Amino acid sequence: MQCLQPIESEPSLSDLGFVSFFAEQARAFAGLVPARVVSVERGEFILHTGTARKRAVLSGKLLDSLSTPPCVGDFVLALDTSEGALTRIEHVLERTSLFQRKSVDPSGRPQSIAANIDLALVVCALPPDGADPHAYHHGVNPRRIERYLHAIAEAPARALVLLNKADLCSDAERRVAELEAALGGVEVWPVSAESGLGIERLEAAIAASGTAVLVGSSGVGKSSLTNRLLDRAAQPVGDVRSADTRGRHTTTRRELFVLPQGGVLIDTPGMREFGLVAHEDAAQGEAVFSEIEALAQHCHFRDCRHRDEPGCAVRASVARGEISEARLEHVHKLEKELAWQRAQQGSAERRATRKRSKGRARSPRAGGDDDDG
Ligand SMILES: Nc1nc2c(ncn2[C@@H]2O[C@H](COP(=O)(O)OP(=O)(O)OP(=O)(O)O)[C@@H](O)[C@H]2O)c(=O)[nH]1
Ligand SMILES: [Mg+2]
Ligand SMILES: [Zn+2]
Repeated sequence: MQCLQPIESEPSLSDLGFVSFFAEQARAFAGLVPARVVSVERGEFILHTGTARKRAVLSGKLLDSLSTPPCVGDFVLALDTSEGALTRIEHVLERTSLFQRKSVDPSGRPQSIAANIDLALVVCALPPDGADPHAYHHGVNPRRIERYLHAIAEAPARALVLLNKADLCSDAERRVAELEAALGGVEVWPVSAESGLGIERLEAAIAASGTAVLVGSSGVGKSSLTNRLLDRAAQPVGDVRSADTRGRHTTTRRELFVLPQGGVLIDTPGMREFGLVAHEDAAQGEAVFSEIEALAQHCHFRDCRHRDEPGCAVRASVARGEISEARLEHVHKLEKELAWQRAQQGSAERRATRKRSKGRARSPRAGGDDDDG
């Protein structure tokens, strides 16, 4: 936890979240300038050094050696060039967290969404009064939110679910309570970028956390919340009529802002698909399904899959109505997906190793523009 001070005009490096964890790493590299990646576009990076914004490219050495190219939120060390000149990134500092999803391209490689985040805000839109139930399902879907929560736990970062557009929905409080119950242990806050409901509390949460990232489907109001928190129209927002049109998104690249009340906020383009990335030694959703993990300690078999094994404490809890069948089903589905993902990554890595041994350096994707709706 770090508390970032409010700022007046140009942010300093410390306003940008350059805490001692990064400063200590940077000390070993004399002559290079520390900076934070504030956006990425077609392989070109926009850095903020605390005194100036600079365009930058990766050094050839990094291009060849990095397995995960820098993304928005990364702290890097760049050559000291004059104002405005294109600079070169020589080193990427070790991250405190990395929020990733499975790439939407056929390789299925992990795609970095944001680095060094402390808080991930999963934004959904509350259904306006009188909306058809189908629209509601599309907007606030606990199963879909759990996929985000899983990836957030892996990053690792703290998660908070925001139900936006509360100004349009007269039973927001009931929806919040329902969703909190369905998610088991994650906070859900009603907010409105339009009326300002919940914004002060959100501001305080971000300032107390450090760096926050907004994620969620297109049209839920991520950029509207960004503008509200910045108190200026920094990001274009979608027009109301197209807000429900699938496959259209207003924000096209991730962008990092320093908030006037302290803290850093990253706005991202809407994501339609959210593929999970399997990590070898990862927590495997324990943080997301913590009540199920806790119960599993009491299963008769240590490797119980909670299907039809005798003495299964999880199934017993489902039978008592404490955990919904749908939630357990979702755990099973996530596990299957992760197992498949792990197998895919294994073969992709073997292919990459073969390729490298043939002497061809792979050039990593810069991961700038988002590619889905
Ligand atoms: N009534 C109401 N409308 C909102 C609110 N927040 C956003 N909107 C509207 O919803 C539409 C989409 O908002 P955006 O902020 O562009 O949504 P986004 O999540 O950034 O969308 P992408 O950039 O495509 O991912 C716009 O027409 C906004 O004016 C809110 O709290 N209340
Ligand atoms: Mg947007
Ligand atoms: Zn069991």
